[in-house]
Amino acid sequence: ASQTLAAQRPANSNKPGEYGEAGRHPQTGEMHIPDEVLATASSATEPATSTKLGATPANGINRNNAPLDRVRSDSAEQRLSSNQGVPIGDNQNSLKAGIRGPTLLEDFLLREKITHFDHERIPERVVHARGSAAHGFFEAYDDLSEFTIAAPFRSAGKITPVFARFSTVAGERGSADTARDVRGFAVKFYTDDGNWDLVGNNMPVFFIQDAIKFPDLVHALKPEPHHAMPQASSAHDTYWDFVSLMPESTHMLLWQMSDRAIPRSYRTMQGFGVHTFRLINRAGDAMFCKFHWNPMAGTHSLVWDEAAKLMGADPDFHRRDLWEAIEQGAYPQWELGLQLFTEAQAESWGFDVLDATKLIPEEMVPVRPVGRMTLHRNPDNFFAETEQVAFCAAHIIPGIDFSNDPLLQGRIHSYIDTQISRLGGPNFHEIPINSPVSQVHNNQRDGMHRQAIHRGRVSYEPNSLGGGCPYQAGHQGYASFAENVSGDKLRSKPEQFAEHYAQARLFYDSQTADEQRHIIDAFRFELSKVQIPAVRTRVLANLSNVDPALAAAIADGLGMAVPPPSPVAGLTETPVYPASPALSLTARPGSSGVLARKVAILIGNGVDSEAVALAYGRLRAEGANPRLVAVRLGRYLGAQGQPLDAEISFEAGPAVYFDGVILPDGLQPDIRDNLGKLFEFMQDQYRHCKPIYAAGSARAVLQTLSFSTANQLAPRDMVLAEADAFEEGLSTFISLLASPRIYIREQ
Ligand code: HDE
Repeated sequence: ASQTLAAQRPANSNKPGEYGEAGRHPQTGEMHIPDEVLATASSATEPATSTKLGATPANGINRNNAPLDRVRSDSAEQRLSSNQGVPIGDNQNSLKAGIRGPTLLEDFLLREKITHFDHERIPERVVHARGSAAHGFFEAYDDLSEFTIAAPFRSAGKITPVFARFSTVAGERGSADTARDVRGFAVKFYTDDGNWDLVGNNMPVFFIQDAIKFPDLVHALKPEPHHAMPQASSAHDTYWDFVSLMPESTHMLLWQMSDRAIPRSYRTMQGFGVHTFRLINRAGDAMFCKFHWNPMAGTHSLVWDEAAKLMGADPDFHRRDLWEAIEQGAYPQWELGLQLFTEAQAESWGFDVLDATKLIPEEMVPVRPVGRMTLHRNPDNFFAETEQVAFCAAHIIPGIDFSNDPLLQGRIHSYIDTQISRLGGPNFHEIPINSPVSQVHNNQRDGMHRQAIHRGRVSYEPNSLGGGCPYQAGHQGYASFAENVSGDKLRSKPEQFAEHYAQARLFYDSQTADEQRHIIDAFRFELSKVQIPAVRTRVLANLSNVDPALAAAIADGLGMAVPPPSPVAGLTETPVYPASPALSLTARPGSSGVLARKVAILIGNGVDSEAVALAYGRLRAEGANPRLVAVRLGRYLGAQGQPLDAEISFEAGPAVYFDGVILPDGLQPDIRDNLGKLFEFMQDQYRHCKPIYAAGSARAVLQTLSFSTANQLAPRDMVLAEADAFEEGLSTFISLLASPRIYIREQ
């Protein structure tokens, strides 16, 4: 029986056929993947269709596999060689003068190998260094040509390949995934009209209003320069010193202290383009637009104690989750939505849509779903793809334009500039993961690491010697929105930019009581790490302008009195917003249930092995990942005599690995000798508010561990069932697994 269970194990850490064809293709799972995408995946071995090699792949198919195929390198059945292709016979010994003599300078094989190794590292990203990525495709729901000529929205069902990278902001490349932080949400669309990078975050607002403050923000946030601490954390003096002096950051601070900053998974977080952009149609008419990504798996977050423990137990928690979900065919999906509005509409709102510290409540401008992104293929090589991918806010395509948001304007410059030092020169667009699937022809030449071999004598325009080519695309080319711009040259900002608290209040008011409590706890934690009292005082003075009760609750945790509110700008008008329920994480239940959620089924000698098999099978069928967990690895005998092999032990699979736990009937006898570990496991499951299901005699185990089984907190605090009603209890357990955590236990 246990072998059958193991065979159902979904996550495959080794791709099928490491070097074989199977490893190149997405697994289909049970999710809908358009035929075009599969057709291209299976044609990946045909002669490369890279634009570099001349042929243009047909429009509208997933072409990101085939162009990369020209650079894929598999070593199966190949001999070892130097970088010059010279066969290497001995990779164990350097060339020496005499058997015990010195190594010779002429050992070109040794020197090539060591020299290459010495230069293996490139600078990490100055922010968002820690990240994980995957390939996929975007499928448009409708023809949006009424609003934009942008290629991905040209027709209903249109497929555009994408590569998406998720990241933390503050931590270094090797830092832990579950730090409290904003998450990057960057998507590169390989469109028919060139690459479009939607480089967003998992929060819809930002800390600052003007790009000129970004280096200050990042310097304050990163480890302090004298001792390089703390790693991947904003809980230190310089950060809070800076933000307390920048009251415009208050709205974003509330998001950063909310559960949004500790997502359960990349698959369960929203994404936002943050800035206002423009969409432009064929006639040149423009609408303002905000971009939203909504996860089909719903929004779920960790709790802080769990996030902190995961930093030690599995620093790769989010990376592993994304990888395993894709390997098992539980493809992560997000729906892209647009908030479309006119400049005239925006003028009446009392805040400025060019101010990135403000959002547009969904209740004011509804989010229109326009398509869906599916990530269905893990990268072949982390460095070549995830590390070398270069996202640039400046990468836009015909039909999309910037707004004058002064934060966005600075980003247009920054990203290309940073790639030049990170990737070593101006030709980073030729790195395979960055090269567009549409044709590249221009007169830019040379530079470090140039790959293309430009033929002919013409590298200027206009020319007659090259027949005038490459020729200007005219009306098919990129056209900026013809905005009428005038005014004095000045360093200043519009009056509405000076209002910092109304939307912070809107966000706080729109949270559930549990979410509000988490925000208070997070502020308390972070400010407890701050050593300079005056910094704490300034933060509290700013928060008093948001909500005096919020400031008081935080002050209480710090043993401080609430200071008077900090001064606010005397404005002609301060907007008042109705509550926006859409800002609460609980507003977004997922449609894909328990996909890739992890469940521990505790086993020991004498457990009801039929119930174990039933739970395992049912969870698998729902797309979840069950694991048989025990005090130690090895074989156990179930009540019905079947062998059960533990897949992971408490040491290797602590409670924080799992989204829920099942204690089958008959569990008790085998774990008595190790109550401490079991208690720790169950205590964390409990305090992290995860569903617990105990059947039959296992209910007594909970009592032994001093958990009340009286369900006095809430009717669904724990799922308890008679042994013969196991299946019914299982259904309740699975529905709890898909729901928000049972936060009531925290009280
Ligand atoms: Fe970035 N940001 N940023 N940023 N950002 C970078 O580019 C920058 C901002 C975001 O997965 C850098 O390639 C400035 C907002 C993401 O590779 C750099 C300003 C938003 C990523 C840079 C901002 C973002 C970056 C560092 C203020 C959400 C990771 C390495 C004007 C809308 C992309 C790199 C990836 C990365 C600059 C503010 C999102 C230095 C100057 C607002 C998701 O160019």
